[in-house]
Amino acid sequence: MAHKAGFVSIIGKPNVGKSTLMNALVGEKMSIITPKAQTTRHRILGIVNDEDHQIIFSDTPGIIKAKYSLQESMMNFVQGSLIDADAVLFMTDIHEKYDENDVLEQLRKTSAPVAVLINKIDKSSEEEVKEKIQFWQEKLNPDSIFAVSALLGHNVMPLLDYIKEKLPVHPPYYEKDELTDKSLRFFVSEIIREKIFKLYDKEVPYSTEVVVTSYKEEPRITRIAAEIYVERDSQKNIIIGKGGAMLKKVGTYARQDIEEFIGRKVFLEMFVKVIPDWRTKKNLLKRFGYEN
Ligand SMILES: Nc1nc2c(ncn2[C@@H]2O[C@H](COP(=O)(O)OP(=O)(O)OP(=O)(O)O)[C@@H](O)[C@H]2O)c(=O)[nH]1
Ligand SMILES: [Mg+2]
Repeated sequence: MAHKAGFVSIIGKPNVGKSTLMNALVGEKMSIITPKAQTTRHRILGIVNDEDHQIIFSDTPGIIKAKYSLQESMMNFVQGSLIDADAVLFMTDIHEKYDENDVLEQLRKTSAPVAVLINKIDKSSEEEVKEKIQFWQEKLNPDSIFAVSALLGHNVMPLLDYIKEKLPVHPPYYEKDELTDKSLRFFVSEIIREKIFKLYDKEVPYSTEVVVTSYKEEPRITRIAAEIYVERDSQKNIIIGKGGAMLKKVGTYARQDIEEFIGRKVFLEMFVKVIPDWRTKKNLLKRFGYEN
C-alpha cells in the first residue's frame, strides 16, 4: 500500500472542544484545555503515525474578530492551517447557535474536503443530534458530518478512518516518532498558562503570557524557571495573591502536570513581571512566538 500523509486543520469558534479532540486523536495531552474561551493561542501540531499513514493535525485558536495584535496573530495561525490543509475539521458545539457567515463562506470555497464535527453530544438528546445534522447538511453541505464527544472519545475512531481515507498519497513529512513541532519548553509554559486560566477570572488570564527562561536537567531533578508576564501592577498582585498563596497554587498544580508530562521530578520557580500592553506590541509578540 502506498504511504499517505497530510495536514488536517481543526478549526471552529472558541471553546467548542478543538483541543480536547486533538488530544483524543493523538492520544496524548498536547494542547491545554480549560472552560474559558481563547485558551489556545498557537497552531499546535499533533502527529499521528501508523505504518502507512501520517496525519498531521493542527489545533488552532478559536475563531473570533480580532481586537488587538495578539488576537490578529492568533487568527493568522488559523488561516495558515487552512492554507496547508488536505482536510478540514470544522468543529461546532451542539448547543451553539451558528449565524456568522464569514467562516462558512471560506469553508465553501476551500478545495480540501470539509467535515463538520458536532461536538459535546454527551450533553444532548438523539433528537437534537438529528436536528443539528440536518441543519449543517443544509447550511454547508459538507463532505461529511460526524456527531462526536471529544471528551468521551465517542466517534473519534470512525473520524480517524475517514481522515485516513481522505489523505493524499505522500511520503511522511516528519520523522515517524515525532509527535509535534513544539518544544518541551513550549509545553511547560502552556501547562503553567492552563493553571492560570483555570485559577483566575476576568481579564487576568487574557493579560498573561508565560515564558520558560531556564530548563536544566540534573541527575535527580529538572530545574525549570518561568516568567509570568501581565500588563498591570494590579494584575501582578492578583496573580501573586495574599502572601503569595495564589502563585503557590499555580506552581503546585503546574509542577504536578509537568512531572507527569516529562516523567521526571521537577523544581519549578516562577517570577511575575509587568510589561504594559504586551498584547498590542508587535516586537514583544514576536519574541513570544507569535507571527506578525
Ligand atoms: N461535555 C463535553 N464537554 C467538552 C467536550 N469537549 C470539550 N469539552 C469541554 O469544553 C471546554 C473547552 O474545551 P477545549 O478543548 O479547550 O475547547 P477549544 O475549542 O480548544 O477552545 P479554545 O482553545 O479556547 O478555542 C472544556 O471545558 C472541555 O472540557 C465534549 O465532548 N463534551
Ligand atoms: Mg483550544
